[in-house]
Amino acid sequence: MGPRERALIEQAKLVLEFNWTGGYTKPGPRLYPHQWSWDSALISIGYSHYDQGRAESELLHLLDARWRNGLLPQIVFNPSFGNYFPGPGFWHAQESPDAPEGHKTSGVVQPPVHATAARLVYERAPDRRRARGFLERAYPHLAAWHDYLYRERDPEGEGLAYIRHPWESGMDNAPLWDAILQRMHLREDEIPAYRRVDVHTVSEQDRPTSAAYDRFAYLVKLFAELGYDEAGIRRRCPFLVQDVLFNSLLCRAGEDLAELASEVGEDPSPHRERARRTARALDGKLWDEEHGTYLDYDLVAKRPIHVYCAANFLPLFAGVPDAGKARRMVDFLERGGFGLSGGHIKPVPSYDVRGFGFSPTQYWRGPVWINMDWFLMRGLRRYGYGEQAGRLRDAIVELCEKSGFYEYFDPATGQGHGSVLFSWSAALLIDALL
Ligand code: 9WN
Repeated sequence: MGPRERALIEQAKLVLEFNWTGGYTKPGPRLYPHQWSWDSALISIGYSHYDQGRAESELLHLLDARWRNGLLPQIVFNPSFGNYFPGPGFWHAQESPDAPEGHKTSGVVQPPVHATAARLVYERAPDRRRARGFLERAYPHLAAWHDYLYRERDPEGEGLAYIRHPWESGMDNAPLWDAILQRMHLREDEIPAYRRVDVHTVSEQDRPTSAAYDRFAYLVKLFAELGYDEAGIRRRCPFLVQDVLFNSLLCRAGEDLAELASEVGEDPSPHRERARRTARALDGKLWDEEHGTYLDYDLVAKRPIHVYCAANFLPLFAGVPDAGKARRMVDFLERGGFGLSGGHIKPVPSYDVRGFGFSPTQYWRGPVWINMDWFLMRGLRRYGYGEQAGRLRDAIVELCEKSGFYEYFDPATGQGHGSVLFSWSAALLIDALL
Protein backbone atom coordinates (compact mmCIF):
# COMPACT_ATOMS: atom_id res chain seq x y z
CA MET A 1 0.00 0.00 0.00
CA GLY A 2 1.33 3.42 -0.97
CA PRO A 3 1.32 6.71 0.99
CA ARG A 4 -1.79 7.85 -0.91
CA GLU A 5 -3.81 4.91 0.37
CA ARG A 6 -2.40 5.22 3.86
CA ALA A 7 -3.38 8.89 4.02
CA LEU A 8 -6.88 8.05 2.81
CA ILE A 9 -7.29 5.41 5.50
CA GLU A 10 -6.22 7.93 8.15
CA GLN A 11 -8.82 10.38 6.86
CA ALA A 12 -11.49 7.67 6.95
CA LYS A 13 -10.61 6.88 10.56
CA LEU A 14 -11.00 10.58 11.39
CA VAL A 15 -14.50 10.54 9.90
CA LEU A 16 -15.48 7.63 12.14
CA GLU A 17 -13.86 9.32 15.13
CA PHE A 18 -15.79 12.51 14.42
CA ASN A 19 -19.10 10.63 14.31
CA TRP A 20 -18.41 8.43 17.35
CA THR A 21 -20.75 9.36 20.20
CA GLY A 22 -19.32 7.21 22.96
CA GLY A 23 -21.83 4.42 22.38
CA TYR A 24 -22.31 4.21 18.63
CA THR A 25 -21.30 6.01 15.46
CA LYS A 26 -23.65 8.50 13.80
CA PRO A 27 -24.13 7.69 10.08
CA GLY A 28 -23.57 11.38 9.30
CA PRO A 29 -22.88 14.31 11.62
CA ARG A 30 -26.01 16.45 11.11
CA LEU A 31 -28.47 14.60 8.91
CA TYR A 32 -28.37 11.34 10.89
CA PRO A 33 -27.74 11.88 14.61
CA HIS A 34 -29.16 8.57 15.90
CA GLN A 35 -28.00 5.00 15.49
CA TRP A 36 -29.06 3.28 12.26
CA SER A 37 -29.17 -0.47 11.97
CA TRP A 38 -27.41 -1.44 8.75
CA ASP A 39 -25.10 1.58 8.99
CA SER A 40 -23.78 0.26 12.29
CA ALA A 41 -23.19 -3.19 10.84
CA LEU A 42 -21.18 -1.73 7.95
CA ILE A 43 -19.36 0.70 10.24
CA SER A 44 -18.30 -2.17 12.52
CA ILE A 45 -16.65 -3.81 9.49
CA GLY A 46 -14.47 -0.72 9.14
CA TYR A 47 -13.57 -0.71 12.85
CA SER A 48 -12.81 -4.44 12.75
CA HIS A 49 -9.52 -3.60 11.01
CA TYR A 50 -8.13 -1.42 13.75
CA ASP A 51 -10.31 -1.09 16.84
CA GLN A 52 -11.83 -4.31 18.13
CA GLY A 53 -13.47 -2.61 21.12
CA ARG A 54 -15.32 -0.09 18.96
CA ALA A 55 -16.39 -2.74 16.45
CA GLU A 56 -17.93 -4.81 19.24
CA SER A 57 -19.56 -1.83 21.02
CA GLU A 58 -21.09 -0.59 17.78
CA LEU A 59 -22.93 -3.86 17.22
CA LEU A 60 -23.83 -4.50 20.85
CA HIS A 61 -25.31 -1.02 21.26
CA LEU A 62 -27.71 -1.80 18.43
CA LEU A 63 -28.45 -5.38 19.46
CA ASP A 64 -29.30 -4.22 23.00
CA ALA A 65 -32.28 -2.34 21.53
CA ARG A 66 -33.75 -5.46 19.93
CA TRP A 67 -37.48 -5.88 20.48
CA ARG A 68 -38.85 -8.78 22.53
CA ASN A 69 -40.19 -10.43 19.36
CA GLY A 70 -36.76 -10.23 17.72
CA LEU A 71 -37.34 -7.12 15.57
CA LEU A 72 -34.05 -5.26 15.20
CA PRO A 73 -35.04 -1.61 14.77
CA GLN A 74 -33.94 0.62 11.91
CA ILE A 75 -33.20 3.47 14.36
CA VAL A 76 -32.18 3.54 18.01
CA PHE A 77 -32.91 7.09 19.10
CA ASN A 78 -30.44 9.11 21.09
CA PRO A 79 -32.49 11.23 23.53
CA SER A 80 -29.88 14.02 23.32
CA PHE A 81 -30.85 14.78 19.73
CA GLY A 82 -34.23 16.03 18.55
CA ASN A 83 -33.38 17.14 15.03
CA TYR A 84 -34.61 14.20 12.98
CA PHE A 85 -37.98 13.36 11.47
CA PRO A 86 -39.66 11.07 12.32
CA GLY A 87 -38.66 11.01 15.96
CA PRO A 88 -39.94 8.63 18.66
CA GLY A 89 -43.09 10.70 19.21
CA PHE A 90 -44.21 10.03 15.65
CA TRP A 91 -43.48 6.30 15.72
CA HIS A 92 -45.27 5.46 18.99
CA ALA A 93 -43.23 2.28 18.85
CA GLN A 94 -42.88 2.08 22.62
CA GLU A 95 -46.63 1.44 22.84
CA SER A 96 -46.09 -1.98 21.29
CA PRO A 97 -45.95 -4.81 23.86
CA ASP A 98 -42.88 -6.06 21.99
CA ALA A 99 -40.89 -2.83 22.30
CA PRO A 100 -37.72 -2.99 24.37
CA GLU A 101 -37.45 -1.38 27.77
CA GLY A 102 -35.04 1.49 28.19
CA HIS A 103 -34.64 2.30 24.48
CA LYS A 104 -36.61 4.48 22.13
CA THR A 105 -36.64 3.04 18.63
CA SER A 106 -38.46 3.21 15.33
CA GLY A 107 -40.81 0.38 14.39
CA VAL A 108 -39.36 -0.85 11.10
CA VAL A 109 -36.20 -2.78 10.26
CA GLN A 110 -33.30 -2.51 7.82
CA PRO A 111 -31.42 -5.07 5.71
CA PRO A 112 -30.02 -7.92 7.86
CA VAL A 113 -26.28 -7.61 7.32
CA HIS A 114 -25.51 -7.88 11.04
CA ALA A 115 -24.48 -11.53 11.36
CA THR A 116 -22.13 -11.03 8.42
CA ALA A 117 -20.59 -8.04 10.18
CA ALA A 118 -20.42 -9.88 13.52
CA ARG A 119 -18.58 -12.76 11.87
CA LEU A 120 -15.99 -10.41 10.37
CA VAL A 121 -15.59 -8.63 13.70
CA TYR A 122 -15.11 -11.94 15.50
CA GLU A 123 -12.78 -13.52 12.97
CA ARG A 124 -10.56 -10.46 12.69
CA ALA A 125 -10.20 -10.07 16.45
CA PRO A 126 -6.55 -9.87 17.49
CA ASP A 127 -7.47 -11.92 20.57
CA ARG A 128 -10.11 -14.53 19.70
CA ARG A 129 -10.46 -15.66 23.30
CA ARG A 130 -11.50 -12.19 24.43
CA ALA A 131 -13.78 -11.78 21.42
CA ARG A 132 -15.71 -14.87 22.53
CA GLY A 133 -17.34 -12.72 25.20
CA PHE A 134 -18.63 -10.45 22.46
CA LEU A 135 -19.87 -13.38 20.44
CA GLU A 136 -21.66 -14.95 23.38
CA ARG A 137 -23.52 -11.67 23.94
CA ALA A 138 -24.26 -11.03 20.26
CA TYR A 139 -25.29 -14.51 19.13
CA PRO A 140 -28.66 -14.84 20.96
CA HIS A 141 -29.72 -11.43 19.63
CA LEU A 142 -28.72 -12.30 16.08
CA ALA A 143 -30.49 -15.66 16.25
CA ALA A 144 -33.66 -13.99 17.60
CA TRP A 145 -33.48 -11.39 14.82
CA HIS A 146 -33.32 -14.04 12.10
CA ASP A 147 -36.08 -16.05 13.84
CA TYR A 148 -38.25 -12.94 13.76
CA LEU A 149 -37.70 -12.43 10.04
CA TYR A 150 -38.58 -16.02 9.15
CA ARG A 151 -41.51 -16.18 11.59
CA GLU A 152 -43.17 -12.78 11.12
CA ARG A 153 -42.04 -11.71 7.65
CA ASP A 154 -42.42 -15.02 5.83
CA PRO A 155 -45.83 -16.30 6.90
CA GLU A 156 -46.14 -18.66 3.93
CA GLY A 157 -42.74 -20.22 4.64
CA GLU A 158 -41.46 -19.38 1.18
CA GLY A 159 -37.95 -18.60 2.40
CA LEU A 160 -38.35 -14.90 1.48
CA ALA A 161 -38.90 -12.20 4.10
CA TYR A 162 -41.07 -9.25 3.14
CA ILE A 163 -40.38 -5.60 3.83
CA ARG A 164 -43.29 -3.28 4.62
CA HIS A 165 -41.86 0.20 4.22
CA PRO A 166 -39.38 1.68 1.70
CA TRP A 167 -37.15 2.57 4.69
CA GLU A 168 -36.82 -1.15 5.39
CA SER A 169 -35.03 -1.61 2.07
CA GLY A 170 -32.40 0.97 2.98
CA MET A 171 -33.07 2.50 -0.47
CA ASP A 172 -35.85 4.87 0.45
CA ASN A 173 -36.85 6.44 -2.86
CA ALA A 174 -35.52 3.85 -5.32
CA PRO A 175 -37.54 3.61 -8.54
CA LEU A 176 -38.35 0.08 -7.33
CA TRP A 177 -41.16 1.51 -5.21
CA ASP A 178 -42.63 4.02 -7.68
CA ALA A 179 -45.57 1.90 -8.85
CA ILE A 180 -46.57 0.97 -5.30
CA LEU A 181 -46.30 4.51 -3.96
CA GLN A 182 -48.24 5.73 -6.98
CA ARG A 183 -50.97 3.21 -6.20
CA MET A 184 -51.30 4.67 -2.70
CA HIS A 185 -53.83 7.37 -3.45
CA LEU A 186 -54.05 9.30 -0.21
CA ARG A 187 -56.87 11.61 0.73
CA GLU A 188 -55.80 14.90 2.28
CA ASP A 189 -57.03 13.80 5.72
CA GLU A 190 -55.08 10.54 5.52
CA ILE A 191 -51.72 12.28 5.37
CA PRO A 192 -50.45 12.87 8.91
CA ALA A 193 -49.16 16.30 9.86
CA TYR A 194 -45.36 16.30 9.93
CA ARG A 195 -42.35 18.54 9.46
CA ARG A 196 -39.25 17.33 7.69
CA VAL A 197 -35.81 18.23 8.98
CA ASP A 198 -33.64 16.67 6.26
CA VAL A 199 -34.41 19.34 3.64
CA HIS A 200 -33.04 22.03 5.95
CA THR A 201 -29.79 20.12 6.41
CA VAL A 202 -28.84 19.12 2.85
CA SER A 203 -30.00 20.21 -0.59
CA GLU A 204 -33.70 19.52 -1.04
CA GLN A 205 -33.13 18.38 -4.65
CA ASP A 206 -30.97 15.50 -3.46
CA ARG A 207 -33.61 14.11 -1.09
CA PRO A 208 -36.89 12.21 -1.65
CA THR A 209 -39.86 14.32 -2.75
CA SER A 210 -42.64 15.38 -0.41
CA ALA A 211 -45.02 13.03 -2.27
CA ALA A 212 -42.73 10.17 -1.20
CA TYR A 213 -42.52 11.49 2.38
CA ASP A 214 -46.34 11.73 2.61
CA ARG A 215 -46.45 8.01 1.91
CA PHE A 216 -43.54 7.19 4.22
CA ALA A 217 -45.35 9.06 7.02
CA TYR A 218 -48.70 7.47 6.17
CA LEU A 219 -47.22 3.98 6.55
CA VAL A 220 -45.71 4.86 9.93
CA LYS A 221 -49.08 6.16 11.09
CA LEU A 222 -50.71 2.93 9.92
CA PHE A 223 -48.22 0.78 11.87
CA ALA A 224 -48.72 2.90 14.99
CA GLU A 225 -52.51 2.64 14.71
CA LEU A 226 -52.22 -1.12 14.40
CA GLY A 227 -50.02 -1.20 17.51
CA TYR A 228 -47.22 -2.84 15.51
CA ASP A 229 -49.23 -6.06 15.34
CA GLU A 230 -47.60 -7.86 12.41
CA ALA A 231 -50.65 -9.94 11.43
CA GLY A 232 -52.74 -6.76 11.25
CA ILE A 233 -50.04 -4.94 9.29
CA ARG A 234 -49.85 -7.83 6.83
CA ARG A 235 -53.58 -7.53 6.17
CA ARG A 236 -53.67 -3.77 5.75
CA CYS A 237 -50.29 -2.58 4.51
CA PRO A 238 -50.28 -1.46 0.84
CA PHE A 239 -46.51 -1.94 0.68
CA LEU A 240 -45.38 -5.57 1.04
CA VAL A 241 -42.36 -6.53 -1.04
CA GLN A 242 -40.02 -9.50 -1.27
CA ASP A 243 -36.89 -7.50 -1.97
CA VAL A 244 -33.80 -8.95 -3.64
CA LEU A 245 -31.27 -6.95 -1.61
CA PHE A 246 -32.92 -7.70 1.73
CA ASN A 247 -33.19 -11.42 1.03
CA SER A 248 -29.71 -11.71 -0.44
CA LEU A 249 -28.26 -10.20 2.72
CA LEU A 250 -30.49 -12.45 4.83
CA CYS A 251 -29.26 -15.49 2.95
CA ARG A 252 -25.60 -14.55 3.32
CA ALA A 253 -26.09 -13.57 6.97
CA GLY A 254 -27.80 -16.92 7.60
CA GLU A 255 -24.66 -18.75 6.45
CA ASP A 256 -22.55 -16.49 8.65
CA LEU A 257 -24.87 -17.04 11.60
CA ALA A 258 -24.46 -20.78 11.17
CA GLU A 259 -20.69 -20.35 11.52
CA LEU A 260 -21.17 -18.23 14.64
CA ALA A 261 -23.54 -20.85 16.07
CA SER A 262 -20.83 -23.50 15.76
CA GLU A 263 -18.37 -21.18 17.52
CA VAL A 264 -20.64 -20.79 20.55
CA GLY A 265 -21.58 -24.46 20.66
CA GLU A 266 -25.09 -24.10 19.23
CA ASP A 267 -26.59 -26.14 16.40
CA PRO A 268 -25.77 -24.43 13.08
CA SER A 269 -28.05 -26.57 10.92
CA PRO A 270 -31.34 -24.62 11.30
CA HIS A 271 -29.55 -21.43 10.16
CA ARG A 272 -27.93 -23.23 7.27
CA GLU A 273 -31.20 -24.83 6.17
CA ARG A 274 -33.03 -21.51 6.21
CA ALA A 275 -30.26 -19.81 4.27
CA ARG A 276 -30.47 -22.54 1.61
CA ARG A 277 -34.25 -22.16 1.46
CA THR A 278 -33.82 -18.43 0.89
CA ALA A 279 -31.23 -19.08 -1.81
CA ARG A 280 -33.59 -21.49 -3.58
CA ALA A 281 -36.48 -19.02 -3.34
CA LEU A 282 -34.38 -16.16 -4.70
CA ASP A 283 -33.31 -18.36 -7.55
CA GLY A 284 -36.74 -19.79 -8.18
CA LYS A 285 -39.21 -16.96 -7.62
CA LEU A 286 -37.10 -13.84 -8.13
CA TRP A 287 -34.82 -14.79 -11.05
CA ASP A 288 -35.80 -13.06 -14.30
CA GLU A 289 -34.72 -15.34 -17.12
CA GLU A 290 -35.53 -12.83 -19.84
CA HIS A 291 -33.23 -10.07 -18.58
CA GLY A 292 -30.68 -12.13 -16.70
CA THR A 293 -30.99 -10.71 -13.21
CA TYR A 294 -33.21 -10.90 -10.13
CA LEU A 295 -36.40 -8.87 -9.58
CA ASP A 296 -38.29 -7.76 -6.50
CA TYR A 297 -41.79 -9.16 -6.01
CA ASP A 298 -44.82 -7.04 -5.06
CA LEU A 299 -46.91 -9.20 -2.72
CA VAL A 300 -49.93 -6.89 -2.87
CA ALA A 301 -50.24 -6.73 -6.67
CA LYS A 302 -48.81 -10.27 -6.89
CA ARG A 303 -46.31 -9.53 -9.61
CA PRO A 304 -42.59 -8.95 -10.16
CA ILE A 305 -41.32 -5.38 -10.16
CA HIS A 306 -39.60 -4.81 -13.50
CA VAL A 307 -37.10 -2.20 -12.36
CA TYR A 308 -33.34 -2.72 -12.59
CA CYS A 309 -31.25 -1.33 -9.76
CA ALA A 310 -27.72 -2.16 -8.58
CA ALA A 311 -29.40 -3.90 -5.64
CA ASN A 312 -30.93 -6.49 -7.99
CA PHE A 313 -27.42 -7.93 -8.43
CA LEU A 314 -26.79 -8.58 -4.74
CA PRO A 315 -27.43 -12.34 -4.97
CA LEU A 316 -23.79 -12.37 -6.17
CA PHE A 317 -22.77 -11.31 -2.65
CA ALA A 318 -24.70 -14.26 -1.23
CA GLY A 319 -23.34 -16.78 -3.74
CA VAL A 320 -26.86 -17.56 -4.96
CA PRO A 321 -26.61 -17.71 -8.79
CA ASP A 322 -24.80 -20.52 -10.56
CA ALA A 323 -21.87 -19.66 -12.83
CA GLY A 324 -24.10 -19.27 -15.92
CA LYS A 325 -26.47 -16.88 -14.22
CA ALA A 326 -23.59 -14.93 -12.72
CA ARG A 327 -22.13 -14.51 -16.23
CA ARG A 328 -25.42 -13.07 -17.47
CA MET A 329 -25.56 -10.68 -14.51
CA VAL A 330 -22.03 -9.47 -15.18
CA ASP A 331 -22.95 -8.93 -18.84
CA PHE A 332 -25.89 -6.82 -17.72
CA LEU A 333 -23.67 -4.77 -15.40
CA GLU A 334 -21.17 -4.26 -18.22
CA ARG A 335 -23.66 -3.39 -20.93
CA GLY A 336 -23.59 0.34 -20.29
CA GLY A 337 -26.33 1.45 -17.93
CA PHE A 338 -24.26 0.38 -14.91
CA GLY A 339 -20.87 1.25 -16.38
CA LEU A 340 -18.95 -1.77 -15.12
CA SER A 341 -16.94 -2.14 -18.33
CA GLY A 342 -15.55 1.39 -17.98
CA GLY A 343 -16.51 4.42 -20.02
CA HIS A 344 -18.11 7.69 -19.15
CA ILE A 345 -19.82 6.86 -15.84
CA LYS A 346 -18.47 5.77 -12.46
CA PRO A 347 -19.49 2.23 -11.63
CA VAL A 348 -22.03 1.41 -10.46
CA PRO A 349 -24.92 3.82 -10.23
CA SER A 350 -27.68 2.70 -7.88
CA TYR A 351 -30.03 2.67 -10.88
CA ASP A 352 -29.45 2.01 -14.57
CA VAL A 353 -28.56 5.40 -16.12
CA ARG A 354 -30.88 4.58 -19.01
CA GLY A 355 -33.69 3.60 -16.67
CA PHE A 356 -36.93 5.56 -16.62
CA GLY A 357 -36.79 8.31 -13.98
CA PHE A 358 -32.99 8.09 -13.50
CA SER A 359 -31.44 11.04 -11.68
CA PRO A 360 -27.68 11.47 -11.13
CA THR A 361 -28.20 13.33 -7.86
CA GLN A 362 -31.46 12.23 -6.29
CA TYR A 363 -30.59 9.81 -3.55
CA TRP A 364 -31.40 6.19 -4.52
CA ARG A 365 -32.54 7.06 -8.04
CA GLY A 366 -29.11 6.93 -9.66
CA PRO A 367 -26.15 8.15 -7.57
CA VAL A 368 -23.32 5.76 -6.71
CA TRP A 369 -23.43 4.51 -3.11
CA ILE A 370 -20.27 3.07 -1.60
CA ASN A 371 -22.09 0.20 0.13
CA MET A 372 -23.56 -1.04 -3.17
CA ASP A 373 -20.13 -1.01 -4.80
CA TRP A 374 -18.70 -2.83 -1.81
CA PHE A 375 -21.34 -5.60 -1.87
CA LEU A 376 -20.90 -6.04 -5.61
CA MET A 377 -17.11 -5.93 -5.37
CA ARG A 378 -17.16 -8.80 -2.90
CA GLY A 379 -19.78 -10.67 -4.91
CA LEU A 380 -17.81 -10.39 -8.15
CA ARG A 381 -14.64 -11.52 -6.42
CA ARG A 382 -16.49 -14.55 -5.08
CA TYR A 383 -17.32 -15.58 -8.66
CA GLY A 384 -13.80 -15.01 -9.97
CA TYR A 385 -14.45 -11.67 -11.70
CA GLY A 386 -11.33 -10.13 -10.24
CA GLU A 387 -10.92 -7.47 -12.89
CA GLN A 388 -14.47 -6.17 -12.52
CA ALA A 389 -14.17 -6.29 -8.71
CA GLY A 390 -10.97 -4.25 -9.06
CA ARG A 391 -12.87 -1.58 -10.99
CA LEU A 392 -15.33 -1.25 -8.14
CA ARG A 393 -12.53 -1.03 -5.62
CA ASP A 394 -10.91 1.70 -7.72
CA ALA A 395 -14.25 3.52 -7.93
CA ILE A 396 -14.63 3.44 -4.14
CA VAL A 397 -11.12 4.82 -3.68
CA GLU A 398 -11.39 7.45 -6.41
CA LEU A 399 -14.76 8.79 -5.29
CA CYS A 400 -13.71 9.11 -1.65
CA GLU A 401 -10.30 10.55 -2.52
CA LYS A 402 -11.42 13.12 -5.07
CA SER A 403 -14.76 14.17 -3.59
CA GLY A 404 -14.57 13.27 0.09
CA PHE A 405 -16.53 10.79 2.20
CA TYR A 406 -19.95 11.79 0.93
CA GLU A 407 -23.15 9.83 1.28
CA TYR A 408 -23.57 9.36 -2.50
CA PHE A 409 -21.98 10.50 -5.74
CA ASP A 410 -23.05 11.69 -9.16
CA PRO A 411 -22.07 8.82 -11.52
CA ALA A 412 -21.23 11.23 -14.35
CA THR A 413 -19.07 13.77 -12.51
CA GLY A 414 -18.14 11.96 -9.29
CA GLN A 415 -19.35 14.97 -7.30
CA GLY A 416 -20.45 14.15 -3.74
CA HIS A 417 -24.02 14.69 -2.50
CA GLY A 418 -26.10 14.26 0.64
CA SER A 419 -24.37 14.05 4.00
CA VAL A 420 -20.71 14.96 4.33
CA LEU A 421 -18.42 12.79 6.47
CA PHE A 422 -20.64 9.78 5.91
CA SER A 423 -19.60 6.91 8.14
CA TRP A 424 -20.19 3.84 5.98
CA SER A 425 -18.36 5.43 3.05
CA ALA A 426 -15.36 5.78 5.38
CA ALA A 427 -15.72 2.34 6.96
CA LEU A 428 -16.03 0.47 3.67
CA LEU A 429 -13.17 2.44 2.12
CA ILE A 430 -11.02 1.12 4.96
CA ASP A 431 -12.23 -2.41 4.31
CA ALA A 432 -11.70 -2.10 0.56
CA LEU A 433 -8.11 -0.97 1.06
CA LEU A 434 -7.03 -3.35 3.85
C1 9WN B 1 -34.20 6.69 6.71
C2 9WN B 1 -28.77 6.43 7.56
C3 9WN B 1 -29.87 6.04 6.60
C4 9WN B 1 -29.50 4.81 5.76
C5 9WN B 1 -30.47 4.56 4.62
C6 9WN B 1 -30.61 5.85 3.82
C7 9WN B 1 -31.06 7.00 4.74
C8 9WN B 1 -32.96 7.47 6.27
C9 9WN B 1 -33.33 8.89 5.86
O1 9WN B 1 -30.12 7.16 5.78
O2 9WN B 1 -32.36 6.72 5.20
O3 9WN B 1 -33.80 5.43 7.21
O4 9WN B 1 -33.70 9.67 6.75
O5 9WN B 1 -33.25 9.20 4.68
O6 9WN B 1 -31.51 5.68 2.77
O7 9WN B 1 -30.03 3.51 3.81
O8 9WN B 1 -29.44 3.68 6.56
O9 9WN B 1 -27.58 6.57 6.88
